[in-house]
Amino acid sequence: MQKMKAHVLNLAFCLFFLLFQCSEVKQEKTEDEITDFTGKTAVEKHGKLSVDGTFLLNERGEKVVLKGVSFGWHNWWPRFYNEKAVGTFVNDWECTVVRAAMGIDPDRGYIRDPQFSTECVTRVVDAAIKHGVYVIIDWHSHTVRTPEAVGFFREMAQRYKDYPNVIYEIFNEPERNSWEDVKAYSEEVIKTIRGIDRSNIILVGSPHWDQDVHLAADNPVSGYDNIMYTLHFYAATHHQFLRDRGDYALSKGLPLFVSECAGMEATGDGPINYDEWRKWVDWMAENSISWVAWSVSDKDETCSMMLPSASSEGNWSDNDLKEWGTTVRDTFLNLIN
Ligand code: IDC
Repeated sequence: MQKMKAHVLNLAFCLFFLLFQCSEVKQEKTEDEITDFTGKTAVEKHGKLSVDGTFLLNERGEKVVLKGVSFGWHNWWPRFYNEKAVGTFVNDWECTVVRAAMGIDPDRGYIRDPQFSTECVTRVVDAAIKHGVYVIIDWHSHTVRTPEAVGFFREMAQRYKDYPNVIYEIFNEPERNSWEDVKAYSEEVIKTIRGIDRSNIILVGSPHWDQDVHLAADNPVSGYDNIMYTLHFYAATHHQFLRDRGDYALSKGLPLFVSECAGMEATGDGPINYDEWRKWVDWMAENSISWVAWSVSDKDETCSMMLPSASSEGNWSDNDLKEWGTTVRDTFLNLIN
């Protein structure tokens, strides 16, 4: 009888243990939700961003540096604009920001197909929100198109004003416009966004493909908080002179955000200049500047990170990535110096 009692007790204990184990397993986070070693997503960790002086701050007032990738022009590479691709950049590449580059002028761009374009961008934004990272909504244009930009950013601000994830990049790269033109355009678009979204970060471009940051530094947009200025570089073309310009802009108190950069020539092609790329990465680290690498695409050009055979939906191995893709990923993962 005593033996029987002990047996029943043992069984009960085992059952209890098993049940307890199961509930423990249930509470574990799925792999999808884990984006850093403390188990918190970037946005859970940093919350609402703001700008103070030349620095990007998190909601506790600490400096924050975001790193990530830019999707290629949505009109040519819509195949990568999906949730699984975003999830892979967050979980496997440790990106804390992604950039949706919405083409404006080409076929299937915003001017000719606003619905398709908006759908591509919002798929990436919604995925970034789901995965807890920041996301740049990039008006990927080289010309001024004020009424269309105002309409688009009004819609985006209305949709996303309550999400700390969102960063508005209102002009990818002015090409032939003066700073006065770019400034006037920026003020129009900023006024529209700020009428709806009081505080998410807004990125402003400068003439000559975001290289004339010295002009913006001498005469910045005034009257608004949380504005930063984009500086774009391609390391095999842009060397010390552009870092000097960046230093000048910073010395005048202009906050910079490198929303597009890469290691090859500005054509997006030619060999990667590792020496200059490393100098840029060090310069950005010294100045706590956030950066985004160009681009998630599969063209036969050096800046495309993917091979044409790579799946559209992430989960990529080394066999799916081109030289630039592995370089960028390994830089994020601190595997190369
Ligand atoms: C390039 C793409 C290329 C495409 C071209 C069209 O890599 O496939 O045919 O745009 O204009 C930028 C631009 C970015 C460019 C990139 C490389 O913001 O759109 O992408 N670049 O030329 N500024 C400097 C370089």
